[in-house]
Amino acid sequence: MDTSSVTAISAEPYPFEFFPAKCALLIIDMQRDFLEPGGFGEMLGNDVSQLRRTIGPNQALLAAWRAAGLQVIHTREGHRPDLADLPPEKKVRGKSEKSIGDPGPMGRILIRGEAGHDIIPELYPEPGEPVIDKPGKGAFFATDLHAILQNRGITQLVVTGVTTEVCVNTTVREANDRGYNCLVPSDCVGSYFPDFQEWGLKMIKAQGGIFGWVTDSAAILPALA
Ligand code: TIU
Repeated sequence: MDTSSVTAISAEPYPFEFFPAKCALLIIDMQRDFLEPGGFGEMLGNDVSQLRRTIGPNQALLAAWRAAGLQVIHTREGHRPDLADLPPEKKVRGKSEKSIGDPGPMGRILIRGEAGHDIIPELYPEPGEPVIDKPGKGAFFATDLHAILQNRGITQLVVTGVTTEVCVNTTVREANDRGYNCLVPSDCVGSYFPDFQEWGLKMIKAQGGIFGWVTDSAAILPALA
């Protein structure tokens, strides 16, 4: 494709001006512990099927994005094995029987290097695609994401992944404050809670697009052809 072209992608609250050469696909935390049956998310009583419906649409979008030669960045939420970057309050909040750093169904929970912390095989990063390891919910906090985007001339983000109201929303808000325009395809983001999926997206596009734009992957795919 001609990456210098500009396309209007149908979106809410109004069409999104897509500059392919300046737009990265940012896939948030599609990790085994959040998405796979038997993982940490399900162990906490969550319905992982609410997240798993995003895998197919993300695969299609990622394949088209790669075929168009555009930039892809992945994130993972997790901590150092020595827990030095884990706020003590994050460790104990929720009072669950098992928490971050404890042995879980797929290795130590949300610890870098463990199987459950890694990205699901369906969306596994290819060589050359940066993977941002983040200790918080937002992808900009305590990471080099902003520097990587600036060095690559990126001004726009298509943000996908999980969960809609937590790490996706936090990252979109952080990006907005740093001057990036964000487009969120609703079928490529998921929440364990249907209400939060709906309201998490409404909060992004309200007030004339206070944090960004919302669309679906079917509206983006033709712009990548
Ligand atoms: N990636 C992300 O959203 N982390 C979370 O902990 N999400 C929850 O919804 N718990």
